[in-house]
Amino acid sequence: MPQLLEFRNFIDGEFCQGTSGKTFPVVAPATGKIYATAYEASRADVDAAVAAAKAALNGPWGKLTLPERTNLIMALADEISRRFDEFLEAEIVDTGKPKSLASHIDIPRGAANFKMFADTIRSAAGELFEMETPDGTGALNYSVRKPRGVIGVISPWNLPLLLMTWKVGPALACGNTVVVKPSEETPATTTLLGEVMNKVGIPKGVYNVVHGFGPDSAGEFLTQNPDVDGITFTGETGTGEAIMRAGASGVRPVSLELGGKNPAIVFADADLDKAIEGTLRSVFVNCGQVCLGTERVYVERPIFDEFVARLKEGAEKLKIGGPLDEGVNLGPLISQEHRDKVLSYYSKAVEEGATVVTGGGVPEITGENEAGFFVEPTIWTGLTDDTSVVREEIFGPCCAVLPFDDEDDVIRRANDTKYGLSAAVWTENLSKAHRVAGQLDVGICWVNSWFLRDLRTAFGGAKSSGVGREGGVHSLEFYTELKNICVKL
Ligand code: NAD
Ligand code: 6OD
Repeated sequence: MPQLLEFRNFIDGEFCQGTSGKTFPVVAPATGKIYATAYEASRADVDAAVAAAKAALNGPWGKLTLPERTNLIMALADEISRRFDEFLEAEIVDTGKPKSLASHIDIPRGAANFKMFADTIRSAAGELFEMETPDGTGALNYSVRKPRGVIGVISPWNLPLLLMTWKVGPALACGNTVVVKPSEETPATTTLLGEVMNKVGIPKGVYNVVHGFGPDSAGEFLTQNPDVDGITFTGETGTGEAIMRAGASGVRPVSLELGGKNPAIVFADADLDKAIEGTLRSVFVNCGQVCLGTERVYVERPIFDEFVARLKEGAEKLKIGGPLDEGVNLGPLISQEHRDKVLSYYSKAVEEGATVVTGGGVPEITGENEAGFFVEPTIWTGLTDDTSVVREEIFGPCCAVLPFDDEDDVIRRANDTKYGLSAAVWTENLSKAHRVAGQLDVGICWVNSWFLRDLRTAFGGAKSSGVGREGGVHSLEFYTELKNICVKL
């Protein structure tokens, strides 16, 4: 049996086993086999990481000038790019996602997140208000941005490096220090980033990593530590609620990027080739494990049958397999547990009256990936809006396709959910595109596209899909504290 890799905690610039005496197995989703062991952090370890982060704020890190700090952050990005293949290998073993996907999205974005936020903070402007006073001398008000302090970063497993650096990038660029708790399913790239921090000379204590789970483990220990000045979280809405409650103690701000049940609306005047290609991506990429992914597809009745037939054709062309297999574009789900959840919805769909257009089961895979957590890409029709499959987030490679006849009615149906993360609208009619996009209750709406990301734009969810916006200057709202200085002249 090959030797297992080990993922240690990274505290105050040192990799360490920690003090809990506990480890947990890390499974490769494509093979279903344990490939690594992670050292679970105890409360004392988490507290030590927070103490190191707090000390670093007042140490060399806090004394760097903005150019010195942002140069270091640029160097981080360059070092990730230099070690691209190591990050790629770590991410694809940990997640099982196809190499083609991780090499185009996850790893380049891991580096870009540092570059972009270094650029943002370099050019961030303050505000100045001249004020009149009764004595005629006047006053000047100007704003100064200060780092918020120690930021607790809690990240999910679906895009581990991308979503973690999406938070660590702006946090460090703004001068904060961080303690990161990666998902227990995917600790690899967050750990590897510790090596990069040391290599480029980020002072010790600025970036810390603690491994473990949520409740009664590293995640909860982190949110409960009163020296954590703000918590940024990406994950499920239910977990977000728990984290918001933890943040209430000490009145600490939270930034929450949560779940979704995202609609696509395809009008009869859409460019069908583009709508099919975009919907195939938005439903199936990363095996449907993208928070922005489409799970409800509303199609205008005149093109409904053709759309369903072409979507089915596209889904059936997807090649399922391990991350390194030639031509593969559909990997496994993240875990056995998540597969059980997704398959439970495959059963529920049938119980709720769905017609299974394609998929609905587990594919037969042979060879080294035969015990991987694969499911078939699945499309349903015939479901009504009140079914659990149409209402609840599944987070798998599946969608319900539903016909519609009326613009106002489809907007109402698209908005009839507790979530409000993203939507996609497909139409060649410009007025209709603006009109519909403007009425959807979501944080991000794409027109004739999906997951087209400009990192300067506001990113986040409406309703139960999140609190706050990150991205570009919007990240400064969370990662800095704005102070007004009023000078009487
Ligand atoms: P999750 O909520 O189960 O876990 C996310 C992280 O929170 C993990 O690191 C976990 O260990 C930790 N955690 C769990 N309970 C905790 C607690 N009580 N206190 C502190 N930490 C705790 O989410 P997941 O299964 O890893 O990710 C999938 C979910 O994330 C989906 O719902 C998806 O929609 C959502 N997501 C949202 C976005 C977004 O930007 N809105 C992006 C990616 C994923
Ligand atoms: O692109 C991003 O910045 C981002 N936060 C993507 C989130 C994807 C969710 O799974």
